[in-house]
Amino acid sequence: MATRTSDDLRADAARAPGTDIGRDPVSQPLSDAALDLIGREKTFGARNYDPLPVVLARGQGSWLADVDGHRYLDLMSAYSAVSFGHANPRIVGALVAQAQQLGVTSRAYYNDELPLLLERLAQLTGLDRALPANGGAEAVETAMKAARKWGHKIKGIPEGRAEIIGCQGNFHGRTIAVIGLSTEPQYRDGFGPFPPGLSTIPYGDADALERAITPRTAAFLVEPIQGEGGIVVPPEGYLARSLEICRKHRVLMICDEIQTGLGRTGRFLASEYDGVKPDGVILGKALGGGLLPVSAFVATHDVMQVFHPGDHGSTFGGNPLASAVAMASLDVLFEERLIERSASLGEWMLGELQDLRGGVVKDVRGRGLFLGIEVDERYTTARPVVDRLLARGILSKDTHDTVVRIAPPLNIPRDDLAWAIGEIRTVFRELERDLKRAA
Ligand code: IF1
Repeated sequence: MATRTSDDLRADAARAPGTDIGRDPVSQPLSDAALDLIGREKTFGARNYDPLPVVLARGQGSWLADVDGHRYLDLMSAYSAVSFGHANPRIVGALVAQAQQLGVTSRAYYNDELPLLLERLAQLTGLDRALPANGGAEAVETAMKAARKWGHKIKGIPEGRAEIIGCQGNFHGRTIAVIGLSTEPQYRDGFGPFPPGLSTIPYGDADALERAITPRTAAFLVEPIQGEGGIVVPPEGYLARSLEICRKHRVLMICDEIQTGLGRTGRFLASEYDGVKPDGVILGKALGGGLLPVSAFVATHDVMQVFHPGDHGSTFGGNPLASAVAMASLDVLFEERLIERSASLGEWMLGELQDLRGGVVKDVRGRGLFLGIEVDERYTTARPVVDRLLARGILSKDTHDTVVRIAPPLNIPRDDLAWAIGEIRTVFRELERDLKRAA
């Protein structure tokens, strides 16, 4: 199975339409094997997730299969971590080759992969230096530490007083400092006390940024498009205007491109839409090629100069295996022209989905292959849409009750996407019919 391509999986579907794509919850109950696995997770795992009822076992390209052989088209890509498809052969190849060569060394020594990745990240972002980490939240923490230290040592903010401004509806991860900046009560509840010096302003409102800045402000941390917030695209020029304000008040602007970066929105970085080069950029998710957690904080020399040997670090950050996988991922992104592909497929899909507006669908928005379908809360939440898509063999995910997130692998075959658009159309048609019947 490991050698089968997305095309093979699609070809199978054509041979036996409907038999193994998706799973109808009524006529196709979960198998004992699936129920057993779900039971074990519920028994032995912390209950911090409530997954959709599908137990995935294999992935190839844009297609996933569960333990019972039902197949699903992945329109979620593990929140953009799998932008290059499941088991991407080039990235898996790089992983295997590097694993056999040298995996983890720590940063106590140099290795022969990390320097190449650092140089690549600096060149691609137009920034000067990169600091590697693993998960996204860790890279955000790194950025926050850098910003505070820059505030104290370079800007001259009194020690221990540096402030960081974020946006309402932000999502930057789950660490204590990061959730200290969150405005989502559930993400904070019971986890305080939080570090001081954190505040938030409305997203998309540059004037609010200017009002919130004080002499102690070190940095403004912002997502170019809010993901968890509901695929919120800010007004045109928002980042440019924000950067102008930051420059005027000597405040760093740091863009969290963990989800929006690496082509997801149809540009290498989503901040390019506004033509801005922030002081710092945070990358993650897709940087690990869908195989490993790999993240980085990339910034100007002015910011990075605050770090001295021993100030900050990580056992695994920048390891040769992660570095090789990240470079292979960047190779795939550029050599297979996936940024352009994201832009063109995204524009096409946005147009197709916007035709659904009216009735249950309130809004369809996004950039590149980073789309959100917002339903009208007077009729339904997003969850029934996600459930119906799952039954028809499409994996998506609801966010903020009313938004269905669509973020397929950037190399998804156009035919697969066309099929998915048809299924999405059908799901909304059926949902509207059922809602009318129930009314
Ligand atoms: C979960 C959401 C997405 C992120 C941005 C940093 C991080 C994330 C812009 C932290 C992570 C994930 C984490 C995942 C759910 C998910 C998510 F729905 F919560 F909002 F993607 F949209 N900055 N986002 O989106 O990166 O430490 O997780 O590697 O279950 O918490 P991480």
